[in-house]
Amino acid sequence: MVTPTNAQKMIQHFQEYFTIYEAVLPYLGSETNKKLIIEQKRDWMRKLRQTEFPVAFLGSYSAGKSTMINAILGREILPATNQPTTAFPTLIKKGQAEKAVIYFMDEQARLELWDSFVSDIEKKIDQNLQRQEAIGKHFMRIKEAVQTYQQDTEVAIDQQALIKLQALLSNWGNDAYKGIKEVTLSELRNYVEGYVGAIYVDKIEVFLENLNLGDDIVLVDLPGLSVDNKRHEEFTKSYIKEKAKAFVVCSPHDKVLQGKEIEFLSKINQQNPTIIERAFWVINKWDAANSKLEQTQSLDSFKAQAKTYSFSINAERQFQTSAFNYLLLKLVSEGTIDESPNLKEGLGNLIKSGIIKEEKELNQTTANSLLTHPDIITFSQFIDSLFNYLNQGAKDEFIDDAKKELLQIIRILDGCLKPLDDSYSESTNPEEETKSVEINKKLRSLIEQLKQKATEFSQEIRTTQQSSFWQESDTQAINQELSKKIQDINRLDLLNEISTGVDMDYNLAELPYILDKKVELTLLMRKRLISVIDSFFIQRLSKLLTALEIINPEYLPEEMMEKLEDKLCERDISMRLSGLADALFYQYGSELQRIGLNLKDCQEQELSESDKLLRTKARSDKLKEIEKVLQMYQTELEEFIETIVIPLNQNIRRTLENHTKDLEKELLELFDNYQDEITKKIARNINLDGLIIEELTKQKTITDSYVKLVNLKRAILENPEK
Ligand SMILES: Nc1nc2c(ncn2[C@@H]2O[C@H](COP(=O)(O)OP(=O)(O)OP(=O)(O)O)[C@@H](O)[C@H]2O)c(=O)[nH]1
Ligand SMILES: [Mg+2]
Repeated sequence: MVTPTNAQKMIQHFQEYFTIYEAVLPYLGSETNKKLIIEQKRDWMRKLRQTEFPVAFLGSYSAGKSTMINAILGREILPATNQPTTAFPTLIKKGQAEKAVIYFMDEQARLELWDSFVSDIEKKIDQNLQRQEAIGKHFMRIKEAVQTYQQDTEVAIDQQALIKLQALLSNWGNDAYKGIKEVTLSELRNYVEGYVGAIYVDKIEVFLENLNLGDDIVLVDLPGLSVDNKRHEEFTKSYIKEKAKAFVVCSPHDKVLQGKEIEFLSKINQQNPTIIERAFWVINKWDAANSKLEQTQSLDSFKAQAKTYSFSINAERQFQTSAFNYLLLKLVSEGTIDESPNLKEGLGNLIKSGIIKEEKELNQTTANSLLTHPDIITFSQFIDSLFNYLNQGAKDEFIDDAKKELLQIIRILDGCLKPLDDSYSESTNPEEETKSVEINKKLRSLIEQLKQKATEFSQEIRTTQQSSFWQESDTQAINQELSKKIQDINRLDLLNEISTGVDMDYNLAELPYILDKKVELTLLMRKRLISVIDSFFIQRLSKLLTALEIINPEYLPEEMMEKLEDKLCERDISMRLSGLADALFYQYGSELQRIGLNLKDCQEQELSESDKLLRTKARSDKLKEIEKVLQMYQTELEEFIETIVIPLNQNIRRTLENHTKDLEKELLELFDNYQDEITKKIARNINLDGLIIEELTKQKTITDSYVKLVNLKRAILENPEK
């Protein structure tokens, strides 16, 4: 048998593992998945510490679980009837005195149970019935809600949950159903399905003095999963899933491997087939299978069901038995049958099963020899096999499982630590290496940030809508200025300027040139263009400069910064723009000429050859005429502006794009060219003391932990805990 020391050793191994794990945890980075797997195994320390070794008996109601436990114990301890009987999880263990202890649910457990019934009803009537009041009032509200629902929909709903609520409410404050209550073994028969306080019972523990099992073995009679107390259902599930260390699955011969319990087992099987491989499978009530045919059918059905659920069943752990007949004969042979009047009434079953012909045949001696009857001996074989397993194999297997799990997480951690450990052991001067790694890291990050800013800048320019440069309002502003300049022109002066003597003649063809000196349209346009570009582009240039400067000022070489400032000033773009403006106005000269000719044409149309008088018009008339001419001039210029503005934005966009592209390239090159300088600056300014200490600590932790891990693994593998 496995000594507790083995479990303790395994706990120590787990503890050691988790100490190593916690030490290196800060350096494991983003291995979330691995960490999760490792964390989940912590639970093994709790499992290993739990010295009790629960054996769960599982099966549908009336399968004979309680009878089977009684037969194993060789005493009629647990109540067993042909009705649903076992209402609570019942744990049978060794104790100082023979007694049963009833544990009632505490307030919180009751409320949870209450809420679970309420949520059943909520689902049925599709309403929120959350508890806000005392449970009595709550119950009334629920009852009314159910009634209203039924009236409104004319659908009758299943009242089970409501009945359970009422039952739970009925003795809520009754002290008889609170706390812990000790009863004698013979009183146990009162605590079965139908007992008034049943709904408040959490579990029952039965203590027996002379249990023919190891001290820590606990037999657990589980209520089936069809019970309507949710807590008991949860209890059963949790036993199957995590608590039970061995299983006995019990089916009656006529309903093998059927019911909710088996379905639940099949789910467990998918996650952890080992549980199923280690289970014991008993087809009980074999005596009631009356013919060879029925027995064959039962076995066939067992095989078919096992296949359906993909249970891999160990043939040596599968038995067909009659727990009831075995128990009867056992009690008769020991001379204690009179202490179990209920059972005694069932003696007829031995005749029915063909074990004996008449009751009077039966005395202690015959009963004893009948225990080896082929139909009875299977139960002894089952007990032997189970005990053998419990007393020898089961604990080894349990420790083995723990070991496997521990080795698995050792491998995971090994996979994380080994590469690090290898790289550290290669390094000869860790301080220098740390320093150069750190400088390099900083350099790369800095260059990357600088480049990113430059690229973002050019990206932004490239993706700007072209209509957002020169806008309609800019054209309007130019027109207004133009109009104002024309307004400001002194008409008389102008008249004088363009008149020649008394026989004044307009030299209108020259007028646009004269006017242009006053109006200076190209200058107006250039200024406007510069202000457009200034607000859009030049400001962005200086923003970029600031953004670059603040990334990490102490690491940026002055010379590089000067070059940056130079590249990001407005000079280059201004030059490009002035080129753009020149291109815009390259037709301006001929435009002025065209306007001049236009104006002259108009004048000549008005002056007919015969009407010489007009040549000597009154001054006031001449002024009027000048006014008209100016008006015309203005309109012509506005039209001209309109025509050059149309392709203007396209040109601005192209100019800016070209400029930005060149600029981006220059900046990226600049950053690359200055890498050496930057490295020097980083090396001079970086404070590595803290980092080096940190890195050295990390290296030491990793290398030390790795050695510990390797030793732990060796210790586990070299010392089989058997
Ligand atoms: N013929 C025959 N009857 C049995 C055998 N084992 C149990 N019974 C009877 O079957 C009925 C149910 O047995 P229980 O031991 O109460 O079954 P259970 O699985 O504990 O049932 P619940 O507690 O209700 O879940 C009882 O009347 C038993 O006497 C058996 O091997 N042969
Ligand atoms: Mg039972």
